[in-house]
Amino acid sequence: MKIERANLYHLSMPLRSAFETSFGRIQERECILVEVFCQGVVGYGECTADKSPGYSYETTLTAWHVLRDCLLPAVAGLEVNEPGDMQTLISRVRGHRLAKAALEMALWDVWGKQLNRPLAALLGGVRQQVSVGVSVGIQESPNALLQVVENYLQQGYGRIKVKIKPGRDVAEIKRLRQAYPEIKLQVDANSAYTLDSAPALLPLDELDLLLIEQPLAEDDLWDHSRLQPLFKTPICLDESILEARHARQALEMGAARIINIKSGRVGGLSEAKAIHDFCVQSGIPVWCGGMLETGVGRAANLALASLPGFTLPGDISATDRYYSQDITGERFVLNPDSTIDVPGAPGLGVTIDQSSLAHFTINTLHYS
Ligand code: NPQ
Ligand code: MG
Repeated sequence: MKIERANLYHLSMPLRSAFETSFGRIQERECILVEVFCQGVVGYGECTADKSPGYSYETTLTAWHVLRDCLLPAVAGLEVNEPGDMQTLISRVRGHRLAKAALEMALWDVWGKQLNRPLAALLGGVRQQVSVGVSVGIQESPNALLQVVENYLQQGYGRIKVKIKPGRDVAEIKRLRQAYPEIKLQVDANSAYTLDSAPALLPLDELDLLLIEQPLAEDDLWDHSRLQPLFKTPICLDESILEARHARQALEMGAARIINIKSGRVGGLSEAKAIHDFCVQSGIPVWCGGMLETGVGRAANLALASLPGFTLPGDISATDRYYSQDITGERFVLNPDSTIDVPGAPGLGVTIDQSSLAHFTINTLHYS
């Protein structure tokens, strides 16, 4: 594979409803679509950096800069065998994993199209449908939360994840559990607590949650290792795990019992697979996170989640959970058993709807 030229599209897409987490609230999702041209084959990758550095220090504009000025110049015109091999060409770029992952994803799309095989097969996927859940943002009020959850349950979601932050945690989750004693339920704090404030979450331990996601700071495996023994409920790390080495160290320390895998956060699908493989070997469950992706990133998530170690439902909802209009011709729908079908066409298995792409594009860069 050789990238001859590339285009970057900076997109702004309206969400069907605002999404609020402990780090902020958004109404429009920004992202970058990477389009690469390799000897007659076109591939796409999605960069999940957002307008503001809330979830990650990266933003759409830092990723734009790093793709344009560092990553594309490092790979353009050079031969790469497998998509993951691209990482050696860009190894001198520190961090900026969301930007790197987008470029790697585009190469996986090209590779699959060249070999006429879907991404899931290339990665070692073992199922055609994957179990999914829905991530519910912080709502206006506790009653609003109950209503929103009721609505998603009626749509068929079999697992609910609720965003929490100090002051909007135990009481609301307790009410939710009382209303729905049987549902699969988990929470995500996006680092909103400290070792001093997190013991306020101890009552969650009686609510039969699947996991408590990322309570403490992203750079603090150590304090997570001090927190986990206080809880029966597994702690799951998201922001803290940027590569397989972090997963190993977290498990060795007892900082978590479950790992969330996102290809963006870890710098690409090849590292995501490496973390998966390590966790399978260690007997640790993993699940696929979500970043409010377009159809492009959603297709990649579905392929990744088809690997055997993804035993918990992913944050991979149907397209219409987030978007009325998407940039792919394909829309992903929820099956009655709370699964979504893994794309079966070559590469990512999606096509770009050119008029939607043009509609949402706020800037374009042609790289050659
Ligand atoms: C999480 N995702 O698991 C993330 C957080 C998240 C589906 O809960 C713009 C950019 C919006 C990054 C919303 C879900 C985002 C974002 C949520 C990340 O922690
Ligand atoms: Mg999370």
